[in-house]
Amino acid sequence: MPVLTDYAQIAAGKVRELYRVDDELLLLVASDRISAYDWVLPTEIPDKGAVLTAMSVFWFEALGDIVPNHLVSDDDKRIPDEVRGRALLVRSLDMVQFECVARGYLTGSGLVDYKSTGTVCGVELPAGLVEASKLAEPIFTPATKAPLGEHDENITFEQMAEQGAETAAELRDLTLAVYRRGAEIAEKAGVILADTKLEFGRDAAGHIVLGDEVLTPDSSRYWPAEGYEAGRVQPSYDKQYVRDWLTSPGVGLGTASRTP
Ligand code: Q0Z
Repeated sequence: MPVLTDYAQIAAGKVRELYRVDDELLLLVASDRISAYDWVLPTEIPDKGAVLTAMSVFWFEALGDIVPNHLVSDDDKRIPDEVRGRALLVRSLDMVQFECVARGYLTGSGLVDYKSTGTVCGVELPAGLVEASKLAEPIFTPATKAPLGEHDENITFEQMAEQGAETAAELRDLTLAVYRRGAEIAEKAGVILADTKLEFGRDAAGHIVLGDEVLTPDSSRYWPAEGYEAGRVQPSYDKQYVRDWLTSPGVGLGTASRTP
């Protein structure tokens, strides 16, 4: 259900919307909605969209010497008042059909794959790693983009390279460079960047451009550095409290709505 009347909506996620501004530009809107366990909760979080939007702007700036990005403006006449502060005017890209993930720590789907095969996306890892183990070097673990509502599927670099070896290598190198920069900046703030998922596209000139949201807690796992210990699940920085509350006794489904 589009919220803006100024522009045509071209995509909607659980907590974000995308609108077409003109042939070259899109409007990426972050709502104040929150999702957990793939459900959108009935209560909005004031300014959540603005905070996430500000994080992406911060990171686009901090990564600008590594890779160009799609950000045109966060403060432009073409951004309607009702979404100003939580919307970005961005360059429309031809999106790469892979999720580009870098992992510096083993958790989530990476840990699942490692436990059954000793590898993650074809990358062999040493024996004996456990939940939240730090990897000797960050690894590139691409995934195919699943249809909305489904989960991405991990693939090997070789599978990705079947669609273009040069592009795959460029995306891998950029993804790892972004992860290293992000982890270094996060570390100075007392935060571990466990992993991150990037989305790239090509601009009209064919150059690779970093798109979507970047290094937000919705696209990345951040853990407090204090108390970090391999071998147990770390508290994920963004919505651990919400997940804990949802799984606590006496909390039913209420009026939460599952999407789609
Ligand atoms: C991003 C998404 C959704 C928000 C397409 N610069 C771009 N050019 C072309 N396409 C995109 C971008 Cl960012 C693009 N998404 C993901 C979906 C709400 C973002 F429903 N999809």
